[in-house]
Amino acid sequence: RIGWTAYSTYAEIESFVQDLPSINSIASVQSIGTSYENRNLYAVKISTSPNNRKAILIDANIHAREWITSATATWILNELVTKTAQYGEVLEGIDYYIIPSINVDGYEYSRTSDRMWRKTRSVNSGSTCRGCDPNRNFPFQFGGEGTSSSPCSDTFKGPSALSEKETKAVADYVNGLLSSNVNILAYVSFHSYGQYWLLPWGYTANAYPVDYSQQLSLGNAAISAIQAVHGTRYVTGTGADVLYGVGGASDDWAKNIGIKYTVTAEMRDTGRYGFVLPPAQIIPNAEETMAALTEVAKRVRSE
Ligand code: 0X9
Ligand code: ZN
Ligand code: ZN
Repeated sequence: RIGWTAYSTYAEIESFVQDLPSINSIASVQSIGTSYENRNLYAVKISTSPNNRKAILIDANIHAREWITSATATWILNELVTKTAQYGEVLEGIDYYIIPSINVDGYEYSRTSDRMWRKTRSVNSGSTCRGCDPNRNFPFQFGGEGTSSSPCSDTFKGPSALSEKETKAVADYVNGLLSSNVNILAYVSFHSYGQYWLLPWGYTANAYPVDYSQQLSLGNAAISAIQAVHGTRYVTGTGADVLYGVGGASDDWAKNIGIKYTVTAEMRDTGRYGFVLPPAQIIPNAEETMAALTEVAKRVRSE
């Protein structure tokens, strides 16, 4: 079992995920593909009703070195499964589809060989540099701002959109849910670090979806809820206004295919430890993220 006092290996995450349905039948595990190095990729559905309901989708660990994101996703899963009665605000009327770690090869490489590894681990033809940035590999604004065509760059977009098995697995899974009429109303992508709640659009500055005022009011509610838990201060705004423009990111891709609320949540901290966040911060980070998720759930429920 994972304890959230240390970061887990992917093998530990995998067995944690596989055990969830036996702990509580509100969890079901779905295989969504395999990674470049043939590890299994998973999504966990959490549902307290047999009816098809409003849904929230979460992805984590798109970037290898952002260990806090998969630790937070698994903590959230554990809470929902072991303390179901405590989380009525989160669970009532809503189904969750949670991908607890997607760039699993990169994550293991970051654990064992290069702590600052960001990308996937695929071989690039004609280069000795490995991997693509999965958050430049989605088919919306592919090759746009903030992307590189050089395989050695940390923001290499890849040879084509969804060239990576991991991004293809996410896109196929989400598209499959939508085409089977799962009503996904929010998509939250877990990243680190910086303490930002990033709204659409993220591909270029000064670009806002027509429903931006609703995105922003949810963003403000989410960061207030985060601050109320341990005093952690987040900043909200569009990904491109607050940070920088990024083409091919999962957040804008999700917004563009019609998911109403989309966010990239850049978790702790603001740079003291950066990606190397001490494990003592896993639980507090996860607690405040749960508070933000509760705000997303409230909003989705009222849609
Ligand atoms: O650059 C990224 O992919 C994200 N930051 S990170 O430090 N985790 O790598 C930010 C992406 C925000 N989304 C868009 N700008 N579309
Ligand atoms: Zn990231
Ligand atoms: Zn706490």
